Amino acid sequence: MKRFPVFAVAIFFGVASAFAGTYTFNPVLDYGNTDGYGVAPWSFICEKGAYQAWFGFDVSAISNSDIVVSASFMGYVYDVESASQRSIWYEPDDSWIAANTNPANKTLTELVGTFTHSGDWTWVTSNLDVTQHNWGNDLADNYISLMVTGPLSGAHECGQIYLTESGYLPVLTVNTIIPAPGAIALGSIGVAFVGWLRRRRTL
Ligand SMILES: [Ca+2]
Ligand SMILES: [Ca+2]
Repeated sequence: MKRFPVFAVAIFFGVASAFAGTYTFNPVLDYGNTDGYGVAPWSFICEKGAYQAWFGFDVSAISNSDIVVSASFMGYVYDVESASQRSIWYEPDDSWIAANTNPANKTLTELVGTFTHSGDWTWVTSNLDVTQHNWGNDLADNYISLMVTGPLSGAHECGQIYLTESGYLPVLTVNTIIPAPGAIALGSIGVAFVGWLRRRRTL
């Protein structure tokens, strides 16, 4: 029974040490591949290495000192064939955004997600794997570049995704924890409080 209050005090001060933040972003720039269909508000996302859509997000609204704990991508997609897998890739080089150029079939770097969709135009949301690199780099450089393309197998399974000019804006959601200014002080108070209780033999 004596253990419980120690945990309760520790949990109370632990929870008080950080706050959660949720941020949503629409692309500041996107590019696709319309394969001869001319200027269109969508991009083909048929197979990797040939048909892909690029999305650049300005994440400067998030403090550099935040820690990214999870993220998701939401897009409006259409599957031309049967149920198809799509892959989402992270690109560390954001220079295409400032240069306003389509990275096109740039070498793929980091796989951060997959989703499967079928049939008519629909919204899909895919959780992103944020464990492979330090996303603090992106809070520092202020941009996140993502690319959506076809199945991991490389199969040609045609689909489309709407770009910003369609009005169906893709959304990047980023969840962070914010090390609160008083976190260290609160933690110290918690440790001191437990010590004081122990000295008084309350615990
Ligand atoms: Ca970046
Ligand atoms: Ca920043």
